[in-house]
Amino acid sequence: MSITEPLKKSVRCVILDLDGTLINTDGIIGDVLKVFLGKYGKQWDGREVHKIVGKMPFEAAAAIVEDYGLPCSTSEFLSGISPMFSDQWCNIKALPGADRLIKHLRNHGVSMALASNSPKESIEAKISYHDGWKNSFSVILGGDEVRTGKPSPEIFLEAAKRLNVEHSSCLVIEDSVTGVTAGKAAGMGVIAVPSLPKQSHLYTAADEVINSLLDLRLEKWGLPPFEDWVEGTLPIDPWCIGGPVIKGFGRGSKVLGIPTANLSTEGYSDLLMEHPAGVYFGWAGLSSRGVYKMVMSIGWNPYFDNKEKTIEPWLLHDFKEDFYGEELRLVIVGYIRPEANFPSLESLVANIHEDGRIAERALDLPLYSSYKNDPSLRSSQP
Ligand code: ADP
Ligand code: RBF
Ligand code: MG
Repeated sequence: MSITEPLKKSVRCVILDLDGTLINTDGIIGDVLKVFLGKYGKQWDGREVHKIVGKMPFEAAAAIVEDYGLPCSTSEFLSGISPMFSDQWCNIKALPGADRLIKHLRNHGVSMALASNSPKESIEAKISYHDGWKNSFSVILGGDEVRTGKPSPEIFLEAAKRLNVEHSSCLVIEDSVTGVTAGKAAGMGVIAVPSLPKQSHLYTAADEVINSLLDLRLEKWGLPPFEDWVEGTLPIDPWCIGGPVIKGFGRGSKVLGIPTANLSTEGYSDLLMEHPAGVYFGWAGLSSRGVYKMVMSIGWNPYFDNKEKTIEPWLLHDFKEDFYGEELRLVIVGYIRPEANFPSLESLVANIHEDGRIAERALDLPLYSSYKNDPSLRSSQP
């Protein structure tokens, strides 16, 4: 189901979902459920989040009460857990690219609406922790302000009405299947940004499925393009990771012909969770050798069916030997592309080499080269 090109080009307004699209609500949902279910002697199993993503609060609660066989009604469950969620709203982080998107559209005078299944009051509270967000939206609609929430198109149609535009001039950005269904039923263009990994096959109704908000190409929709890409790279807020280089399976050198250093992800899994799977670059410091240019993947490595993300930094330097056990510090300064499934090993290898060339060139730009002297590349303090 794809909408026609002319329709795509006539987008005038953007309607955004909140939880899972702009803010990482899932993180705190897990934390709260762990504590709450613990009181009933039950253990929260993170894998069940797909049952609650995008649902109306009551439905999500009903699903949990039933799945865990809790000795309480759905209403009792909701009134018990709601205050625990409210306490956590100040801790919900903006998803990568969310703040950038909102500021960009606002600076270009593109009207935005926020349409979420959560009650209006919760929406207002959640966005109050993010500077400049509230005033960027011409319309804010909660699930309690329409008769039926998503997957019904009602909330999106009402948003279009209040924005004073045709529904066909609206572009919806959504993380949940429920929201995508609602957006298509409203006759709008829909970009899906799935919040759960490896689920893109569930989003076939969307006009476009992207890995993260960093991958938005607004010009495809006739909207003003982002202007912050520099020579094929997107600057990000720099972050650091480090530890001793550990031995993997020799797969990098043997299979790809590209050695990639492994770090233990212990203590870093939360940090890696925050970053969309894809290719990043920056500087790598090896305690006894120096600082080198580096390109790396963050991903759910398909070879091992990992439950956790791993990083694989390729230092852009021809080392004559291995450096297992040495302290490796990374400062990650930019993003290149999302993780992709390549049709063949040759095309994967060709793409990694191209990533390497892009990183190599970009790291000479003052914007990125200044981090070469970052103290965190040399000390073991984060
Ligand atoms: P492993 O499975 O242990 O990661 P690889 O075949 O991927 O094995 O090789 C990675 C190792 O190769 C690194 O841990 C490091 O000791 C060494 N190495 C040599 N050159 C490089 C390089 N340019 N980038 C990263 N690691 C390198
Ligand atoms: N593997 C992929 O399946 N898709 C990718 O897009 C991808 N990009 C990579 C980019 C870089 C810079 C590096 C070093 C590796 C990349 N890999 C990618 C390889 C991946 O991390 C892993 O090694 C392989 O999938 C083999 O298990
Ligand atoms: Mg490796």
